[in-house]
Amino acid sequence: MNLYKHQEKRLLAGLPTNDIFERITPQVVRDFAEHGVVLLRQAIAPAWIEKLRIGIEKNIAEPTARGRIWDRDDNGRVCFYDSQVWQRIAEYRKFVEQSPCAQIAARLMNVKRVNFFFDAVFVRTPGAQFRTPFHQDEPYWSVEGFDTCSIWMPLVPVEKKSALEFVRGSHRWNRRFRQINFGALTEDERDQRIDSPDDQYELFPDIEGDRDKYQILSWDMLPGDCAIFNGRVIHGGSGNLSHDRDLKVFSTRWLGDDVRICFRKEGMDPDHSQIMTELGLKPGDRIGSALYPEFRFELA
Ligand SMILES: O=C(O)CCC(=O)C(=O)O
Repeated sequence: MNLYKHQEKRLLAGLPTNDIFERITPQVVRDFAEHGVVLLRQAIAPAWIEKLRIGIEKNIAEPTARGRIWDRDDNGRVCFYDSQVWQRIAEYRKFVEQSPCAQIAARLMNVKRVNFFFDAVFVRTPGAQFRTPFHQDEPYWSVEGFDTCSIWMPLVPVEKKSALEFVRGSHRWNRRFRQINFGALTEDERDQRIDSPDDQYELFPDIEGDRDKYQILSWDMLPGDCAIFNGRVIHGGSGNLSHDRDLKVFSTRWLGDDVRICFRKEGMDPDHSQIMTELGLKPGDRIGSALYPEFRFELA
């Protein structure tokens, strides 16, 4: 059994363990590998959620240069997005460095070390209808590899109809799709994605128009619940809010052993190519440096 050594030692000594790690059983690890997504209920303690709520208010008041409004409707309802803010907001940094997320990611991917990639926030005001289109994450990233995961964590209760949705098993389809150009939706230069003529991409499947054909997973979620998904799994949604419900989500991205730096001709968002180059990282390298801290865990 792949129990982490220190957890195992504590169990054998009859000492309390962190319940969340006990709940990541070998079956959960297999589910994650097979479905590309798992839901871990109450994985994150309320004190962390409180901290992140404070952080997110600071973030909205003072977005980074990467911050942007993804959508604003005629009633003034907005969807705000920002990323890679953890080095500026103390609450985010503490969460990245000290919360159980790094170890959750390592356990689920069944690897000994993970690197933190970046944080992302998605904030919708009450009643916002804007749904994130179905897409995969990895094709937008400045890295490539199978062992990746994102921990999508609402800081407020979210109904199933408004939560992020996942196409079960799609991370293993092994197909290269032409991803949606978010720039066409947001009209933001930084979201533009350029098709390169020499690539043989398939058209992205019409998940929304043919929902019955796919196994689409989503859940009612409470603060502390985490939907954890592979960067290749097709996902989208997370809008369609009831008029009295807002949605604040804090998400962290984690990279495992097989991930290497990769700059993409189609464009990247967030685009880390410049900062990676400044840090001396180049395509093909394993990720590293203080911007992408590494966390190591012992496997039994
Ligand atoms: O919450 C959302 O609207 C989008 C989330 C998403 O696509 C992601 O975390 O990769």
